[in-house]
Amino acid sequence: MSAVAHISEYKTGRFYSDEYRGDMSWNGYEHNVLLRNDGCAPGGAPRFVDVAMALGADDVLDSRGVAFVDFDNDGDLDLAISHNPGDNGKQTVPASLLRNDIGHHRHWLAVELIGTRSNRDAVGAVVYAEAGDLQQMRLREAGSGYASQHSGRLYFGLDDHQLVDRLRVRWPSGTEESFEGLAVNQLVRITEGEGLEVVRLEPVVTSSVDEAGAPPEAGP
Ligand SMILES: [Ca+2]
Ligand SMILES: [Ca+2]
Repeated sequence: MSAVAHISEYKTGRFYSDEYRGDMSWNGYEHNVLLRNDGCAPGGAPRFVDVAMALGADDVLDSRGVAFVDFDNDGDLDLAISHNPGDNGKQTVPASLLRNDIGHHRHWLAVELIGTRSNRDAVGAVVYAEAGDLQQMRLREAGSGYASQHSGRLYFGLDDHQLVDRLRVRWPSGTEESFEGLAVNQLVRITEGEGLEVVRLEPVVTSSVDEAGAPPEAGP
C-alpha cells in the first residue's frame, strides 16, 4: 500500500488505523525530518538529532528531493525541497525554500573549484580542511540525491576555529594543491593550477517571510 498513490484517502486519516492498515507498509506525508550532526559519541558511534520540529522544517508534505544551497549568500546553508503532487488534484506542488535563520554563531569556509586539466566543474575533486584539531573532507559531486543537486560550493563548518590551517585539493586529474592560513567566513575560488582568490559574496535580499517569521500578506 502506498499512501503516495492514495493521498486523498490518506488525508481522511483512515491510514492511521491499525485495523485498516494491517501489516501493510506505506509512505509519504510523514513529517519531514532534519538531522543535526552531533559528532561522535565517546565510543565512536555517530550521533544525529532530529531538529526539524524545533526549526520549523517538519512540513507534512510528500517531499522527494532536497538540495542544500546558500541562496541568500550569508554563509549558512539553506534548503530547497521539492514535493510530489500525487493525486491531490493539483498539477504541481510548489517547492519549499527554507531559509536558515539560526544566526551566525560559528565559523565557516566555502570553496568553489574550477578545473582546467580536470573537468570544468571539478566533479570528483576532494577537498580537505584542517583547522586546529578539526579535519573535514568534502567531495564535489554531481547528482547529490533523488532529482536533486546541491550547490557546487563546498561548505566547511569550523566551529570556533578562526583560521583554516591547511586546505588541500585533490583534483580529478590526479594533481594536488594545498593552501595555508586561510581566513574564515569567506568564499574562496580555486582554479586548478592557477591559485586561489577570495570572492565577495553579494547579499541577496529575501522577502518570503518578515522579521517575525510570519508569511507575507497576499499580494494582488
Ligand atoms: Ca544562507
Ligand atoms: Ca541565514
